[in-house]
Amino acid sequence: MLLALLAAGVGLAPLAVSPARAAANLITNPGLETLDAATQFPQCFEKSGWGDNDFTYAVTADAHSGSRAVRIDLARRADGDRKTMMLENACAPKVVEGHQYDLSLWYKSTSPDVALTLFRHDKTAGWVFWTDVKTLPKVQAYTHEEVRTPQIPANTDQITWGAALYGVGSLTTDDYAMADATVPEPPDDPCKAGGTGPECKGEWTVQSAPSPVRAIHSVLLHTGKVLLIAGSGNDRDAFRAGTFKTSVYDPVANTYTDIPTPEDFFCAGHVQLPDGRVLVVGGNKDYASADGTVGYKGLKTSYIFDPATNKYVKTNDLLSGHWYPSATALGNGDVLALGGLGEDSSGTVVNEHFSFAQNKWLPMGQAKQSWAFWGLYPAMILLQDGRLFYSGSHTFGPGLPGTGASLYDYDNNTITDVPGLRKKDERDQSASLLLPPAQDQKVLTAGGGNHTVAPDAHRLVDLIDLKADAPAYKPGPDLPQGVYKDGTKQKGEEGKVYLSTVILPDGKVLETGGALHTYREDPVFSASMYDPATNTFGRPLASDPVPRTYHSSSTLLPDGRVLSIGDNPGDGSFDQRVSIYKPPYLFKGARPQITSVASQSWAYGTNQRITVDTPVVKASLIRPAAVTHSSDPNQRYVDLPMTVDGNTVDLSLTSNPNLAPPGWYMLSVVDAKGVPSVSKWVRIGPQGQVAAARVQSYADELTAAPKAPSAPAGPKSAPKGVTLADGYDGCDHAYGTVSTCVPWNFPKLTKPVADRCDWLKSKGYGPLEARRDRHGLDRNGDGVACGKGDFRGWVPGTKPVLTKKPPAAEPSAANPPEAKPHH
Ligand SMILES: [Cu+2]
Repeated sequence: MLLALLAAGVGLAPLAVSPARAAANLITNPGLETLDAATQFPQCFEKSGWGDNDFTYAVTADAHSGSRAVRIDLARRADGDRKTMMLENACAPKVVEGHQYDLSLWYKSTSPDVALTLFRHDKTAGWVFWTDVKTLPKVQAYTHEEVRTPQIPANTDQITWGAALYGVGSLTTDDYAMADATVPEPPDDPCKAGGTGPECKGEWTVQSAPSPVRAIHSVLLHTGKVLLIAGSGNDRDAFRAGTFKTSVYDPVANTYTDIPTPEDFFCAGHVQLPDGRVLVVGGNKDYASADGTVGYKGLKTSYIFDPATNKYVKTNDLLSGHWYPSATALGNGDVLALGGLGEDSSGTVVNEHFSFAQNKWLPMGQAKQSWAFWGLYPAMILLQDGRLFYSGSHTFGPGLPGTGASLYDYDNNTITDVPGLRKKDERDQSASLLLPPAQDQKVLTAGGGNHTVAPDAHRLVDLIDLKADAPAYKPGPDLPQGVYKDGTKQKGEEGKVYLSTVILPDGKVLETGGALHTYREDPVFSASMYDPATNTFGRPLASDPVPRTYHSSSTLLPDGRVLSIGDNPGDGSFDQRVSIYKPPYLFKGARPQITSVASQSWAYGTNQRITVDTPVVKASLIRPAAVTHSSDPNQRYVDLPMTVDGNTVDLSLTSNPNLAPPGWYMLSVVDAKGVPSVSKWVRIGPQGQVAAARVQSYADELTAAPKAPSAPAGPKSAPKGVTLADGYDGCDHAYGTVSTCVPWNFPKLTKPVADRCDWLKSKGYGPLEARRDRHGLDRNGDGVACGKGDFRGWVPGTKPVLTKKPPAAEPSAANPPEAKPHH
């Protein structure tokens, strides 16, 4: 309903048709005039659709031109859609990879729920859903709609498309057209011939003024400035002295503004809210004890940084402490934060849900719990259908049990393993991101190490298509290699941990910085450009002269430059120099300009008009960075299909908030040479949000069944009125493998050993190796908790006797590296 109002109220009138090109119409039987003798349906077209709905098709004389059109009536709809489309055989138009096409049709509809939807023929996978490019408003009289497709993805030789009706009502379509709109690429790329200038490799500049703070967190504000959060900056002395720092960096004026910082936000979580304020989640309550027996502790407090006032404002408390939590923006504007260490330094299994509408963290019972331990800074990426993809990227030690990557359905509380991630236990501080465009639902995970074992970082890049029926990671191209400080080249399998990946406005991904090992000083100097369209890394780029290892981050700036900051090697020092990278596209002549934006407020499912000073081939929205520890699960590039009339361009914003969670985005356009404009800020979803009205039926056919929460701990939902302290809470890593999570607290009503072991058994735990037996589950001291001998002769109510001294603590998520003295 809301969607309908938005579409009707804010959408612009379609542009007049301008026969700009004399390109051929690629559609066969475009006017639907010729009927197939057998089916009496227009030749080369089919009745297409899916889901639970009641529908009829009719060939009608109520045509836009000629004597035939096709009308669809939807009388009842539970889900799915119905559409008229080109037949998925030789009739479907042939396309060229990398080209763009203008698609148009005439239509009228009594329903606001109509989307122009595209399928593509993958040379390997066959016909697959590609993307929705435009929402078509309800119109009484025949209306023309035209839209330019994104670039045809690799491995595609045909497409088919149509208007999908997904609400009750009728839709009549006629006069389909499709023309190649590709602007030819300029010939003679000097870089292909071995050019080494900045137009081929880009250029790094180290700023004359270093950052005044140990910038561990970088959050781009919609003011164009960058919030640099240090907190105590991984400096015990600063923590002891209560010296916590934040600075706001202006990358245009190159100036810094100090911000009073009320608590230690060192290794907090952060994400922008729909109004541009920054939600800061948890942080550091206390450093680890010097002997390493007690780990870092997470703050239970949360703040919101307001760019309008340059102040932190406290929110209500979290349910649990969180040090190293991740925070993911949801389609309704809320935020889900999870993972990290709690107030007692054990891993927390508590989900935190921030309601944007209520401006507060929700209480237990409203914040849905899976009681799963997600590790530290788990990369949780919001998918088109509202589920979260845990990519396997995390901080410290091995990955989670199982395949190390999963789909988490927060609403239905299921966790389903996703296969294929190579070296899943060496993805500590790897980089994961939703590739451009977000509509393609592909995630790339690159590099990584393992702080506990400290192998050489690897160069494996894995990719997953989350629109596939049974999504699985598949190997991608290896990360390009760089050089070490002494100039020697990387060899063999050597790769990078701590690398940064940054989406650029031309739709490519810059990867930069990193090191061979965690927490040592062995930086790797390299940068390269990944192109999602070709699934390749390009030629080596200029590399940042400053090492960018632990606690480094990189951020796209609104003008298309990239900021790189931070380096905190194992000796505890911190390199506060600031680097700025100008990608090659800034050395290729004049940039296209966005000369006007009709509205700065964009509702979902609307068309938005802009003007440009020169022809452009694509437009996008990029969500501003909120990055730390190679982790920015919210980073995304949303393609904006265009309707072009000279220098006036209408941009079609998706109707699905899960593809582009509400908030401020950087709008940019790109010309045929691949040069992007300086971006303009627009705010999307300003009038409240709607759930996805149209969700494709993809990724539902997982081969793996949902599993119990990966770190099985506690009941599916907390009984009402039970406080955390009385229930199953926390995550003790002292049992089983290093990433096994046994509750730190059991309910008080539970008897000490037998009941706990029964409960653990009921949650799928077998006998567990006991490293530190704080629950007394290894009564006979054979090193195995809940083994057979642990119950014999035990009298309820008596204390278990330990016959074996617990071994010393080992590095783990509960006992991470900062526990080691720095000097
Ligand atoms: Cu850290």
